[in-house]
Amino acid sequence: MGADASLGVLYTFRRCPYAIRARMALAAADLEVEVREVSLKNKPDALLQASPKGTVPVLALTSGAVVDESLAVMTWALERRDPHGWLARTQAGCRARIAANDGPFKQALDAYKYPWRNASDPEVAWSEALGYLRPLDEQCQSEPYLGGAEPSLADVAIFPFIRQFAAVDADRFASALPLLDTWLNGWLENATFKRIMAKVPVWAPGDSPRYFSTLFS
Ligand SMILES: N[C@@H](CCC(=O)N[C@@H](CS)C(=O)NCC(=O)O)C(=O)O
Repeated sequence: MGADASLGVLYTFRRCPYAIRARMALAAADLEVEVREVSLKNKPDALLQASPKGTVPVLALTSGAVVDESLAVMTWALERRDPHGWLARTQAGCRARIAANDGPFKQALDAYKYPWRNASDPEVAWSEALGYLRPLDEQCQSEPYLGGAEPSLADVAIFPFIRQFAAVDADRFASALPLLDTWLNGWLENATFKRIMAKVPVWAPGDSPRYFSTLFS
């Protein structure tokens, strides 16, 4: 990594599943950016100036363009370089799975993981989530990845969310969804994932730039 000059600034948060999927794509594409780890409780002005909606990830490009949706960051990166064919292999079915993940499953995930925040019943949320997860588990019976024999954008975009869901009660998840559990463990052992989960100090204005290739080498 690091053959290119920095293409912009990535505002990110280590554990955020949206930011994880964006870092996965940037790492796969081997693109250099400055990395600014933020605290969501104390968002820096520079982030809010680049994207007033105040979510991460945000990629503020040196061209002045701002990419402030995680799927758009993934697409932007993989359109430049897609060595594993993640984008190339992404069919309409993969897009539909990602939309279901980001919509109803994310809602069920939040209701299951943070019942006190959402005044929700975690058992109802578990059942709702299973309605989405069971077809993925069945998919893993016939083929090892969500879009077929090889990974696609669907796998990379979705696993960070399923990681959060499984972590609430790993044993319950593994016994209800054994094949999806194997799929998830494959991603948790993925070398790129391990790299992009390296801990990074929170950025403060005036810090010397920290680069993706150095932090996530
Ligand atoms: N649709 C956005 C969602 C990003 C998002 O909601 N990220 C969360 C962190 S996981 C966030 O920044 N939340 C704002 C906050 O907590 O204030 C994307 O795909 O990039």
